[in-house]
Amino acid sequence: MRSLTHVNVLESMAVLATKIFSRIFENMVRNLGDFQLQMLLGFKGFVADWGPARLLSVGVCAGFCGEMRGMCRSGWALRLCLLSLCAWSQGKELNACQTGPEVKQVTTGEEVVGPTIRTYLCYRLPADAGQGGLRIDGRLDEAAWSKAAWSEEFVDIEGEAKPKPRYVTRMKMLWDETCLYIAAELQEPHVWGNLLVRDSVIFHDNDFELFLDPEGDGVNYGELEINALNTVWDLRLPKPYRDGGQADDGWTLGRLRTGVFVDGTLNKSTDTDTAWSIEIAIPWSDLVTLNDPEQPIRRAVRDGSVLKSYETLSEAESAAQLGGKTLPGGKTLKPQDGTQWRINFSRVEWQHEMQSGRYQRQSGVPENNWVWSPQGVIDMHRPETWGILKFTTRPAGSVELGK
Ligand SMILES: [Ca+2]
Ligand SMILES: [Ca+2]
Ligand SMILES: [Ca+2]
Ligand SMILES: [Ca+2]
Repeated sequence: MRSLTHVNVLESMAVLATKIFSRIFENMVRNLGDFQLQMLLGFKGFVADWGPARLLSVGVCAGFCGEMRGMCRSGWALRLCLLSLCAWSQGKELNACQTGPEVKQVTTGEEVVGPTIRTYLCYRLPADAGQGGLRIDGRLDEAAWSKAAWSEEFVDIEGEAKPKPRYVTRMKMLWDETCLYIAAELQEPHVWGNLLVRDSVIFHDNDFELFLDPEGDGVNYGELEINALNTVWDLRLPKPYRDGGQADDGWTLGRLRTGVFVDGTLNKSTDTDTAWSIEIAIPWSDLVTLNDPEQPIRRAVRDGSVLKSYETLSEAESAAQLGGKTLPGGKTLKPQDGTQWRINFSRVEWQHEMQSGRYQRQSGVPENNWVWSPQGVIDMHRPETWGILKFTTRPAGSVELGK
């Protein structure tokens, strides 16, 4: 039996490996030409279902063969090897985050009632979910998920008076000592994505988004966007854009785990897909940094949609954005029975066109925004109209789900 220390060391090593490989991969992708990028996209889609052993074997073999044939001078064998490691490190199999630092309990958030504001009652992950809990691979086939209720189907961001979305979207949530777990299912006949670098403008692909304000105070909230390639953009907003807020793109959920499963084929337009599904595990310990005024704001510098670097705001500029907003009562965000947070989910869906065999969003055609709790206007950055996430310590399955 592994000791807790042993688990923690392995966990830290896995998280470190993830960060290193992701950084190498992102730098690599930024310098690629269009043809090379397509090759990598194809390869990543091809290996998406492979386990780490198979990926590593292929990577090592490729590196060895490349060495033998002198291919390393072109860098291709090295890239293949690194891509294998990266695909593995992006959370297909990684089970970090099983434990977390001890944190005090705080209940915050005010109940807000309104005719269009939805509520989701989030049950605990059942104790019999197994040692590994949920496997964050995008497949929602664990018994625990079947015990959690689906949300309402998403509606147009402006409200139910607008046309019903073309495709069904819904989500469900669970929680435990360490993480908030989110599952989403997006019906989709054409699953596609192009962006591979974290903190790129992910909604320029079709995406799934979540917005989270633990205190319900409308400031220092987080946003997470994810595409079908399992690329994320995590950012925090000191205040909404309408109030002069500046996005902190450099904000990172360091122990975030995400997984995407494609029920169909990725970036292949000659067939009709069924859906893509997502699993997300957000550790409570990472969310604390939403309220950290010491962490300066870092804005993304991009080439088109793709992240190139970050620029750090001056101390004075950061302080003006973040000043004075720290979580009252201690540095913890782990909920307890009855805690309520504000949360909303959005899906951006583009009309697409094919260019040189590659999916692109159709220029000049606005995107659809389909959301869980309708906003009333085309603006997700209005935390006062988000839904309510209500936590209960009762385990999922303790109450029979309605039809
Ligand atoms: Ca799973
Ligand atoms: Ca807040
Ligand atoms: Ca980020
Ligand atoms: Ca397809």
